[in-house]
Amino acid sequence: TPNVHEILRGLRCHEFVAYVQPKFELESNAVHSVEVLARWEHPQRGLLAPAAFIPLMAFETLLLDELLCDLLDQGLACQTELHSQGRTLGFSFNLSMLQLANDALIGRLIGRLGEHTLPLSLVTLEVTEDAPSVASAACFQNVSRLRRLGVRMSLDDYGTGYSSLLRLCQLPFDELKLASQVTWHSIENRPYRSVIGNTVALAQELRMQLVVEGIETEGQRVWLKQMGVQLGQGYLHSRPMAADSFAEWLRANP
Ligand code: G
Ligand code: G
Ligand code: NA
Ligand code: MN
Repeated sequence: TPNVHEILRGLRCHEFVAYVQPKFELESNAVHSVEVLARWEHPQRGLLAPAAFIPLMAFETLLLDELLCDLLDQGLACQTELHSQGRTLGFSFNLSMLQLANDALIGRLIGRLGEHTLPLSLVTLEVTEDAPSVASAACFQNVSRLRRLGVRMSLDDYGTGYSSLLRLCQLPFDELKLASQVTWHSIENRPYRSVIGNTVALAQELRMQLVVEGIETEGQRVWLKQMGVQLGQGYLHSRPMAADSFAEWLRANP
């Protein structure tokens, strides 16, 4: 596996590229918005997914911060380009709860977002919890700063890891992304069914937009739609693809 030196070189050489995966309307299959996902176009090892480098970067959060700023620039450029072609879509970006607590990083993001020409309500930050952490005062203040600018906040991988009900009470989120592990068993299995039903109700009551991840089959799509879920993401609709090729894909798959 790659080491920190290689990652630094990769960042300097702009080998980390934005891939995108649409969020879609379960009813019509129409593209609703787009999530930006990191990929490493490694000169020797080929295309690497986040599992091959995010855990290593997490040891050195500066690396994760550089990645985020790089992907934000690439994603916002893609969003602007699509807008100029008459297709205006929301874009979301991933960061960890630890990054959200970093005032300097959030300041950097806000600086970059300040130069964006589209409304910031078209930008969502998906927060993942990859370690046990408290929702510090810093997190709360940074969420407030971002939301005042119109940026939407999303709680990612909800229902797995450290992504808890308590977090929902502590921080205001605009979107809830239900983890794919729940989706993969939802039809056959009674507890999963209850979890989905109650999550739909919870999101409605807290006025959050629910997105269900990991939809792989037509059966799951139809069943989730019947359960009241409106938005989803997954291989059934589309796999992550290079941001470069997205505009062309979109013309064929509106
Ligand atoms: O793309 P995918 O298939 O394998 O992503 C795996 C995980 O990596 C996802 O849960 C996603 O949240 C995370 N991830 C993808 N891109 C980024 C990123 O730019 N920053 C962070 N912190 N996590 C990311
Ligand atoms: O941010 P997050 O952890 O949720 O990133 C989503 C991850 O899940 C990405 O790595 C993406 O490649 C992957 N993914 C997206 N849709 C599907 C799917 O339908 N099935 C599976 N197995 N993985 C998916
Ligand atoms: Na995510
Ligand atoms: Mn997710």
